[in-house]
Amino acid sequence: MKRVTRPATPFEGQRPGTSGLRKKVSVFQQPGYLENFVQALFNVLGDASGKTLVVGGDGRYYNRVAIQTILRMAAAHGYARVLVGQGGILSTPAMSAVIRRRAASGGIVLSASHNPGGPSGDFGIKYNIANGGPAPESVTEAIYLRSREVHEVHTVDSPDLPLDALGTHRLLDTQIEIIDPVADYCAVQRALFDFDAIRALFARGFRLRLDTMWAVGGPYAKALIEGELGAPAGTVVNATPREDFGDLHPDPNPVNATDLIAHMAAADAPDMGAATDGDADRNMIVGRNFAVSPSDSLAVLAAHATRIPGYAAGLAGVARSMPTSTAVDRVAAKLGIACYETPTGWKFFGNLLDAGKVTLCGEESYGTGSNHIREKDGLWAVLFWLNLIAVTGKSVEQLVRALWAEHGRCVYSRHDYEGIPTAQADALMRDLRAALPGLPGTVLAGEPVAIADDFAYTDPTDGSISSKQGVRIILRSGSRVVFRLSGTGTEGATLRIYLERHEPDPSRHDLPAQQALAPLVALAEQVARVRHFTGMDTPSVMT
Ligand code: G16
Repeated sequence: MKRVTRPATPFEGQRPGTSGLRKKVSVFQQPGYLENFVQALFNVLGDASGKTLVVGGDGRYYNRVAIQTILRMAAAHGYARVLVGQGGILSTPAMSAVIRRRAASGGIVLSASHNPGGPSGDFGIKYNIANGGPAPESVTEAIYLRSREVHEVHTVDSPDLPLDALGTHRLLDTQIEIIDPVADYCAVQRALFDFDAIRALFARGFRLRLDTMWAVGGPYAKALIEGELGAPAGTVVNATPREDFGDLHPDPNPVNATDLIAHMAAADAPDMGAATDGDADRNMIVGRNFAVSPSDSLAVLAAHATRIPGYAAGLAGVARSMPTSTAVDRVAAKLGIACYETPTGWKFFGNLLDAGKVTLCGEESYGTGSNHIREKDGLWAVLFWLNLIAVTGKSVEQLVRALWAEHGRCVYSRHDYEGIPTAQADALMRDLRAALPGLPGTVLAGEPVAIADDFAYTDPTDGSISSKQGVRIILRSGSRVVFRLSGTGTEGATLRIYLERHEPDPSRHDLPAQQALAPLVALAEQVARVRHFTGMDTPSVMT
């Protein structure tokens, strides 16, 4: 086994997006593509001596190949130890837990999250820092800049390591430990929730259907829900991770988790349904024939957090991404705690959590989490809801309806226009931005525009500024439309239009969301000429 240095040629376009570098598998399979990015990362991180790195992924196609490449390069760069999840598996929240519990200097996550997998699907790589959370923009931008000037790659000439059995190996002076991918994660959850109460709930016959979508959440959910918490076998479905996620789209929303939605609409539906995504950081919660919007889920968790042992002392504050509905703001105001509004991307919550300013955070994109780790956490959200149901005796639907009764309903929807030509998407945003100064005071959807701007965020802990984070048109009543381009897609551009309207009148809480939001859809068309620029009459996905 020997250290080798190979000449390399930089690749264009290795700029991480909302959550790491995501591309088609075929792009990652180009000779030298992954090595180039990892070399840029190690160049940015600098001296690795004495440090521990964690490596793992969601098990999708190319996961194993990528891990072997990274292990060789980590050894060549002199890491003291590398911890690898058995079989190359670590869910994103488990990665965060392992980094924190084992005081690692960081970790490399191989995942394209909710994006489809398989040879014609997507792959991704993301670096998490020592707090367990996604690297901030300062780091991801530095990696991108270095990726453009990588002219040599340092690695080791060695055979593949066996990843499937626990054990310890050596590559040069680096100790490679294959660790149990589930243990650290479970220990973190045990310290937060009342497992006895949840066990008693299942013992009373409570029925859960948890769909882990043939993805990495399966082993974690089996161990906790069916193992420790005693739910009957078969509670966790689609639980064996597959490299192609069964050729399905592992994104837990009503459009992609159709099987779960159908089960929850049946006459003999379970009491609660839930789904997690490709890397198990997202979640969807469903009651009987009642899908919970992610924004409402965050608000319910915040409202009842003190009923959960891990949060009994109360919440320091809460945070949501800008496009997420204001339901949690209303709960925070009632609780007398701060509510922060950040750009889209979990990385923006890290500083707030580290500074102790917030305890819970969440996003409209089916992500919720807390200060227990520094990633969103799908199974954590399921456990939180189970614990709440166990101690309140209320159903999923009752908990959400109580939120609406107290604070009004934030009717919410996201319309996605996928795979549009990038130039067209950029033109739409450019025209929209140009129109903003003329909008305040004009009447749209029957109301004067109060604010029309491009969201910018100043991090309250380090003063860093992130601009152009989404165009907002906010009406006098607070109803709003937000436009931004996704940073996680791999084909063309995806336009996201987020629609929110507050409905205080309980007699109107059951109006279908799309009907209640129709005036805002018309507003979006009027100001942004969506049909013209996208060439589409309707969104590809509405959640
Ligand atoms: C990632 C980020 C989230 C973000 C979501 C959607 O989630 O971690 O913070 O909300 O993408 O981002 P965009 O609207 O730019 O596509 P995940 O689960 O894909 O890692």
